[in-house]
Amino acid sequence: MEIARLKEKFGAAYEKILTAENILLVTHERPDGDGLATLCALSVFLDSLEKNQTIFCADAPPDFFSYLPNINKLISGNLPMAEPKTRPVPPGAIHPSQEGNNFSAFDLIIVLDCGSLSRTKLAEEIIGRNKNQFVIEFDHHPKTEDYSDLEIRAPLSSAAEVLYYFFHFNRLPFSKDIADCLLTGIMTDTGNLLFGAVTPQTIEITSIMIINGATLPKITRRTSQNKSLAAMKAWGKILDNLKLNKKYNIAYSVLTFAEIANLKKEFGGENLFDAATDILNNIEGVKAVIFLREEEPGKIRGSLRTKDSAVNVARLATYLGGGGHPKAAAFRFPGSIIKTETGWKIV
Ligand SMILES: [Mn+2]
Repeated sequence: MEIARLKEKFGAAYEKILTAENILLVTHERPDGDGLATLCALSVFLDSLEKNQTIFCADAPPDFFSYLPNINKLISGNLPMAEPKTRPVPPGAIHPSQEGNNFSAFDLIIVLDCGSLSRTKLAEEIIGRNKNQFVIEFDHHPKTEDYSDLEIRAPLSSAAEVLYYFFHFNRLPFSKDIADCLLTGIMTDTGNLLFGAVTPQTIEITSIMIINGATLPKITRRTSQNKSLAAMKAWGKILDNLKLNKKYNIAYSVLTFAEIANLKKEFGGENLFDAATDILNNIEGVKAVIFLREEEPGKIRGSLRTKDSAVNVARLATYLGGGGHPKAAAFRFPGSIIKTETGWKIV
């Protein structure tokens, strides 16, 4: 896709931001580097315009993203309750506090890297918004819904790469903080530039971000050279359980609930499986890799990766009720994993 075709949309987004008075930025639940980095980049930009803003994500960010500028402003859990207004509420009017949160106070809502609206955890509010509330969407996932007033979508490496063009086409400068954010989004969503969605433009933008002051060694140290002992031990168990399905030429590994509970008991720690599926994706010659695990009893999560240009793992993930990108996707379903003599079964 020719990104220049979106030039007008990037201009329209800038216009909307300039005229908005109270802006909500939101990214997806269980936030990753790309979601958080685009949130923070726009937040820093809104600060430079002295805009009122709230930045929201349903789940708290992992601690290692604490270096991102403005991440300390992020609200997770629920949007705050509206402050009781001091001026009298006209008869018949709905008092803002009756609506549960401040959502109706925002005249501009910007949704970043969400893939689907439900991942904002504000779907009801966004769908039922008032006429004066405008929604802009920046995303790089395939389109699944039509909910925004201004949809800026391009199949690029990351939402950060999409947002780069917002600054580029509007001729806005990249401060060191914004460059750090955008480079974080690109690096984390591309496995440090290794994934198939990386193009010459992605590399060019990476270099422009470094020229503008982004510190690549800090970003890789904080986001990828950051594994706990527990996570390394989890990799050990995942590699130990690794098998090859010869019929489909797919490598897979499975962890039962008991195995995960043992790992947690022995080594503690959270985020045991960060980048675990990417490790499996280093196997030579297979069509795809699958990592299945039962982290909570009765809930199975699966992650899929491929480096085969002819394989689209998002299609399998979507079939199983999940979603994602052609080269990296995930799904969940109810069930328990039981170890058998020859492998595993799901009940
Ligand atoms: Mn992303």
